[in-house]
Order: sequence, then C-alpha cells, then structure tokens
Amino acid sequence: MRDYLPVLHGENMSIAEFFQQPAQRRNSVLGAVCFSVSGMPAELEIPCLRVPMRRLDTAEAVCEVWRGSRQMKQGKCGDIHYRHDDGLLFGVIVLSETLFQTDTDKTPLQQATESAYRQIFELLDRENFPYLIRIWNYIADINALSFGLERYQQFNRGRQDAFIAHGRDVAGNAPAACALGYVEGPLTIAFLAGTVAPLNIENPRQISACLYPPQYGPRSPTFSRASLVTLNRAEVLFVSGTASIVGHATLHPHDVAAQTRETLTNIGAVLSEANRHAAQPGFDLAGLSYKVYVRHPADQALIHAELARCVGDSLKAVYLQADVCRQDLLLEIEATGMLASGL
Ligand code: 3EB
Repeated sequence: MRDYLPVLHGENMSIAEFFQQPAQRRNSVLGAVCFSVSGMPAELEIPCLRVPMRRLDTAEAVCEVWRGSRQMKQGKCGDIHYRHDDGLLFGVIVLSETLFQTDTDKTPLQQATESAYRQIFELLDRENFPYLIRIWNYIADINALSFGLERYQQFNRGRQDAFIAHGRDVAGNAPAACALGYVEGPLTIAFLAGTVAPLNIENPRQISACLYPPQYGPRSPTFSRASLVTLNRAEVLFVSGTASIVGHATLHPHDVAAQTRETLTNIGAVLSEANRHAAQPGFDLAGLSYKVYVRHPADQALIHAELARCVGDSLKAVYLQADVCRQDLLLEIEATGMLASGL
C-alpha cells in the first residue's frame, strides 16, 4: 500500500460514492467527468461534466474523478467552471451551437469550438496555468455532414484557429486529447492544465495528427498521442484517444477484433515512447486504466474479450457507446497510467 496519493490522481467511482465521500476527501477533488448519468445533484464547488454516453459493460453510471492536493480554489469564467490547487487546474465548458450565427463563413459548431478554446486559453493565461495537459472533447453528431463539411472537421477548424490566435503550438507540442461523438447536445469539453510543461509524445507507428493529409479535412486535428506530466512524486501518463490507424490510414475497416488488437499495438508503441522519457520506465498495458468508446454496442463483448486477452486479468476498463471521428473506426481507446517516482 502506498502511504500517500500522487499529486494528481484519477479514479473511477459511482455517483453515489462520489457524493458520499467524507467532506475532507471530497475537498481534494479537482473535478469529475460523469458518464451515463441521467441527472446530477447541483454541485456548487466542484466542476462536474455530464457526458450523455451510455455505459455498456454495466448499467451503473461512472464518474472519472481527478484529485489534486493542498488548497483548492474554484471559480467561473465565461462559460467555464474550474477548480485548481497550486499546480493543476481542471475545468469544464458546455457551449450550445444554437448561440452562434449561421450566416457567416464559420459554421456554428466551428464558432462554438473556437469560442470554447479561446475561453480556455484566456483562463489559463489569467490564472497562470500555461500548459494544457489533457483535453476531452465531446461533440454531437460528429460524423454528420453539414454546411458541406463533416462536423468533426468543422470542430478541427475552430480548434486550430483558437490555438493559432493564442500563439499556441499546433505542430509538435499539442496536448493529449480525445474527440468523440454522441447523439445530440451541446459541445462538451473538460480539460486539465498545469504550471509545469508536460512532455508530449508521438507514436512512431502513426503520422502526427498535425501532418494528416488533406483527405481528412482542411485543417489538421490538434493533439499529440500522449502527454507525460511529472508532479513531485508521480509521473502521470495520459494516452490520447487511440484507434486502428497506422501511418494515417484506418486499418481493418470491418473487423472489430482486429481493430482492437491494432489499437492496443498503438497504445503499446506510445508506452514504449513514454518509457524512453519516464524517470522509471514502468508503464505497461497491465497498469493502465482504460476508457473504451464503442460505436456499435453489440461489439462490446468481442472488444472486451480481445482487451482482456492482451492486457491480462488486471484489466480496468469502462465501456461507453460513442461515435468515433472516422466512419470506418469501430472503437477508440484512451488510457491513463501513474507511476510513483523518485522515492
Ligand atoms: C486519430 O488517431 C483518431 O481530434 O482530438 C484521437 C484522439 C482522435 C484525439 C482529436 C482524434 C482526436 O486520429 C481520432
């Protein structure tokens, strides 16, 4: 048993467990992302994001809770609700596209995305948390075509414009991320930022997303394959949403088991890269905590069987029904891992 918690700590719990924590323990929560919940009690202090995706492995709702340490401060800034300690800031933003005009050259989703990211960067500048470490993007109807462009590609335009407007790197030093779709609802984003620069990691099996050829849209996605952040006593690895992509191409378009294996091979390659930079090269598939986004609920059992076979008995995974940002991708997997270091 460890006798301390790392500075940043992620864990999954039920909504009931979340709200029944002793006050002192609840006070260490930076924020939470809750899936499969129908409603949530009003929570004044802690930013909680409700993502309307159905959980597939059990009926129970799940909260991914991020903990910090020491003194917490929270606030609201525009559409963002945030909370931070002296090293980490967690924020959530929910923005409806219907607030934006349709008569300009930017689509409503593109404008909403640009606004959300601009608000995030303004907050990070103001609160002095310069480094975006990890960002979770949830977008309604992500594969639909509107205004002549797939909605994921509209999102990519707004995101890249905001990065550029704030002088942020779009090629080589972007945060870890994921981008998933659900049926309908506002643009829904959660993010973690810090005061110490994370190390952003690429996957040698995949072209960097910033170099995807134009067939995937007029603007590249802005994310790296993982980010590694070292906070005094722990190294935390955020593996971005990862899919069955090699080079830039989707492999095994109609074979969900093969896509699962290819995705794990990609995650394995990212772990090898992370281990080249980590203080202790201890990241492995068995030690990660997974979130698996599944396009067709009927595929969940097969995906789980492949994952359990490759990862082993210790597999910790939550399965959610979601649309993935390319029509031919049947799943996307993200993961986090933590190692105590320097002790
Ligand atoms: C991919 O590798 C799959 O647009 O932020 C994964 C992670 C994906 C993040 C994003 C997209 C994003 O291209 C899709």
